[in-house]
Amino acid sequence: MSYRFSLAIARLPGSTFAQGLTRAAFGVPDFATTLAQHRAYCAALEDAGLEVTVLGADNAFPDSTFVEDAAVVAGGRAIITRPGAQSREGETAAIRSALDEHFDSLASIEAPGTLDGGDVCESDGRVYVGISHRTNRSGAEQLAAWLKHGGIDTVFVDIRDLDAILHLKSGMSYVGDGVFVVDEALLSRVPLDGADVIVPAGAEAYGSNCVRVNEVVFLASGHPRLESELETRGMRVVTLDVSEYQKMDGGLSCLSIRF
Ligand code: CIR
Repeated sequence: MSYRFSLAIARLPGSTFAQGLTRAAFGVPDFATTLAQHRAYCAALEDAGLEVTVLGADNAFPDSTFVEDAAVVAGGRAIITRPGAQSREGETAAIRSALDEHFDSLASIEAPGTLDGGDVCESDGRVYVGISHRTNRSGAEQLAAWLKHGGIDTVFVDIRDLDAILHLKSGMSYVGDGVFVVDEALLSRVPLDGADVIVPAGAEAYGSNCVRVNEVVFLASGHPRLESELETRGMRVVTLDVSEYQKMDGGLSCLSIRF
C-alpha cells in the first residue's frame, strides 16, 4: 500500500534556510520556529510508527530540508532525482548516501531529465507525475519507465501554466482508502476514475498537500474544513504547524522521504 511506512529520512534546516527559493509572499521565516516545527514534524513521524533518520543541516543548500524532492521511493525501489532548480542539484549526494544502506541499488534520473520528488503523487496502483517548471518531460518519462519496470502505471499532469502550484503535490494528495484531496485548479486535468475527491475551499488550498502516514493523515494546521472532511471519512488527522516552510514554498510532504 502506498502509505504503509516504517522508515523516514528528514534533514535539519540550516541557518541559510531563508535564502532558499520561494515565490511565496508570507515574509521571512524565523529560524528558531523553523527548527521547532521540524522537531514537531519528526516527532509526529515517530508517533506514527516510523524510525526517523535526521540528517545534519547543510548551509550550502538552503532548500535541502525539502528532502522529498531528491528521491522517489515506490514499489520497494528508490530512484535519485535530478532536481529542476540549479541551486538544488547538489542536494542529492547526501540523500543517495542515506538511502544507499536501505536499497540493493539506486536508480538515477539522468540529464537532460529533471525531476523533483514533489511532482510525484503515488496512489494505490498508479503514480501521477507533474510536468512542472522543475520536472521536465524527459525526467517524467525516465521515472515512468522505471516505475513501469516495477509494474506501476503513470499518468502525466501538466501544471506548467498553474503559477500557484509549484509541484503537483502542492495541489494534490492521496490519503488512502480511495480518497484524494485535490486543489480545484487541478480537478479537470487529473483523471481520478470515480475516486472520492475532497476539494478544499479556496482559502484552504494549501491543505491539499497532506500526507497519509500509516493510521493518520498529516495536515497543515489552519484548515478546519478540510480536517473535518477527512474526519468524516473516518480518518485520524494530525495537524502540524509548518508556517515557516510555507514561507519557502514548501509543504508537509516535502520534509521527509517515507518508505
Ligand atoms: C523550492 O522552491 O524548491 C523550495 N523552496 C521548496 C520545495 C518544496 N518541495 C516540495 O513541495 N516538494
